[in-house]
Amino acid sequence: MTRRLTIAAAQLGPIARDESRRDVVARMEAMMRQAHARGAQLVVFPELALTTFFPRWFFEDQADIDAFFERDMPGPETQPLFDTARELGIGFYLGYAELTTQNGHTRRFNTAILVGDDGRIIGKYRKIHLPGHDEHEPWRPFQHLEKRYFEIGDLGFGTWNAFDSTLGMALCNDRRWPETYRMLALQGAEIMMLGYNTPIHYPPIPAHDHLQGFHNHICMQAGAYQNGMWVVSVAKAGVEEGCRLLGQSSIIAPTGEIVAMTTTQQDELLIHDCDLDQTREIREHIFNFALHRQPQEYGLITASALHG
Ligand code: CDV
Repeated sequence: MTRRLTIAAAQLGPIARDESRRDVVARMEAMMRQAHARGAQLVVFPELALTTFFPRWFFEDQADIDAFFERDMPGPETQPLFDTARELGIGFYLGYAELTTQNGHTRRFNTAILVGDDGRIIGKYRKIHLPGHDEHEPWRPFQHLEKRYFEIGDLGFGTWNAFDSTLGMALCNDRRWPETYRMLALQGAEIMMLGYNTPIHYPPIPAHDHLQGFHNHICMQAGAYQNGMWVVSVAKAGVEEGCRLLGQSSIIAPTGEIVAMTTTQQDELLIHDCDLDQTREIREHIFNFALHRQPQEYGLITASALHG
């Protein structure tokens, strides 16, 4: 009998700046209930899913920035997601802005967690590839200040054994880097879950705007195939505070084929019954790492001083 996991990609439409977490969580809870009714065991939500994508603004006052962060997870406003998970027996992946104190220092990360079907947190990932810039650049129609508002994740790329599978987490820009998929695949990940917020307009190179959809899929389809794993990618989509975000949430098979993709720019569910053993068709053959990888020739990839 093959091992299978029925997984839901829960794309969110725009979230206005003044929309409360309570309202957003209610939208998400409704999607969890629909996903459960359609047989899903695990629901994947976008990056920074609880608020509008705040790095698009330059804020001078730290309190304005911190208003978008979660100090507790679960906190009073997010607790319903955990309660729903436990009630229904369904897991979820959630992206959010994490504010934590370590040895007396305040730290801020762009974070994703995996929550089990008992409502407990199983794993945490803090985004490693932070795009954008760290100073205010008024020439841009909107900012992308992830480098200012977040620290580089300090937990590495991890995998977790849950839902009778091996699961890995990543966030948005990570999907453009082949190292992300390989780090997860080397730890046995069968599914990579990834939430994203991708503006269609890329201010430094607007000539690439029409390629956003193509670049979204080319890297994930290649990453899935070259590493023999499922990729579940989930957008925050639509026009959010005047900024158009790419939709195209998708579920991609280990063969690199897109098996499901959203067609709207709103809250939309995709559900697919993933055959986990399909990963072996790739990993035991064309990309059999033990047999064919030549890591002794790849030293430059981890030599941090070299930038071509
Ligand atoms: N949230 C992101 O990481 N967005 C980037 C944009 C800025 C290029 C992305 O890779 O989609």
